[in-house]
Amino acid sequence: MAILPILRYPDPRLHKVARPVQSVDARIRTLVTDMIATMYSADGIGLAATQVDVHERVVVIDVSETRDQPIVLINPETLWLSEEKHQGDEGCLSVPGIYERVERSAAVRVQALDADGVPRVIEAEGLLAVCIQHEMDHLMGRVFVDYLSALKRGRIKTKLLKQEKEARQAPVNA
Ligand code: GNR
Ligand code: NI
Repeated sequence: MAILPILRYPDPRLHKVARPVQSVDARIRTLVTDMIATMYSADGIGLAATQVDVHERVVVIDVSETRDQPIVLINPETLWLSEEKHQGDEGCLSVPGIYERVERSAAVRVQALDADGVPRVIEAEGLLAVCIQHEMDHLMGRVFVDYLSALKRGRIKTKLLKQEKEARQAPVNA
């Protein structure tokens, strides 16, 4: 099991479009195991392969309180998005320390392969629905800050670049 490094905005690789997984083989199962470990290690409720610089359609999610109910979505496709929208604060492991209001469909239905390559249909509302939409955006190269005004996004970019620069000068774990 490996903890994978997470790309940080404004890294241009976050905007790459992921390609479908050809077969759920040993390589993909290892990726899934590592992504789940990375998500738990970073205290996130979801992680898309894009965030660990793998540009294939793989997502892991766990919105449970107990952090022991991982959901794996391979080649997820949206079947339905509710007309009803909800607004909620979102964060992202690739945009650390930033929380902003985003509008999403209140409910979703998606089709995906599970970790064994078995097709499943997942219906979700609430936080799970938000997380599924957030992760599927990553696979399309979209980060939640892309929904904000250019002004806000620019401020976030500047703040994160400054943090990165300071971290390079005074590494936390060196
Ligand atoms: O950990 C995460 N929390 C979160 C909170 C509100 C809306 C979306 C998310 S997803 C995020 C993990 C992450 O960056 N996934 O891509
Ligand atoms: Ni994210």
